[in-house]
Amino acid sequence: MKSLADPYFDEGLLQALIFDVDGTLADTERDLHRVAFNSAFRQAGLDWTWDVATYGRLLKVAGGKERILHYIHTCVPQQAPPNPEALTRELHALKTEFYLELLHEGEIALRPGVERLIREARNAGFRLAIATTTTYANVVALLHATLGEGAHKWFEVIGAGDAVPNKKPSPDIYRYVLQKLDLPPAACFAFEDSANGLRASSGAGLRTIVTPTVYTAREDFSDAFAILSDLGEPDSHCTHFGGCRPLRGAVDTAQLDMWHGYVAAALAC
Ligand code: XBP
Ligand code: MG
Repeated sequence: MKSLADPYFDEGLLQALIFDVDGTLADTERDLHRVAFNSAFRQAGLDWTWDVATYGRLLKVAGGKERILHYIHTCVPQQAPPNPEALTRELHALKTEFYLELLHEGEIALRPGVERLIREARNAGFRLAIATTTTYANVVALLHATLGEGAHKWFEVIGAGDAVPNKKPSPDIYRYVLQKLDLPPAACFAFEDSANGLRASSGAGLRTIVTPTVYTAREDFSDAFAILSDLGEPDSHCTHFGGCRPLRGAVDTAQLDMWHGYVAAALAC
């Protein structure tokens, strides 16, 4: 857990919220990404099928291309082609097409509290950003499918996929977003669902609110600012698992300002 004396805390104003995408905004992994990977393998004539348990293990590798390459080298080395990187790029492009189709067809919903907080934050004048391992196209499609056409423009910076050389748990994508926002980490909160994501956001000096999914529930979140079941709704409170506890059972802009001010006040002593 972050200590108040952490060098990244300072008394500036809270200015920006930085959201991870998969698992944080929406639970996209099991029924969308995993299904899209399997559709791509089938279309390519490969007898690979990632069931829920296998995919849960493979999720430890962030990045779809990196995950496929990891699978080839560790699970089906006997089927590795002469140029596995080329096959990986081809399969991932196919997978992304299937994923976008699933998003357009499906009824994907944002996790509890996400839409409420995003709309509140916009109305309160907070700057919004995205820091994700998935592709930019997937982010735009998910935001359109859930928040409406053009919703991606609500986010001043969308740090996605190959924008940086090293995927999470490297802090590169969060450092990229902070640099584009021209803000210090202490002026922001990050929102994540996985240990990989938390290591990335914490590594960039960001206080991070973690809302685990079924896939990440048992992971190590000891560096989180708060660990919650979700961001909560006024009439459906989140469950507190660790770190700071939201006073009204939901993470809203007033709570974030209070946490930020409390930290600043505590540091002022
Ligand atoms: C989670 C990831 C992504 C997705 C698959 O992203 O690791 O790789 O599993 O998407 P996030 P791609 O950082 O938003 O949690 O196949 O486009 O990589
Ligand atoms: Mg995630």
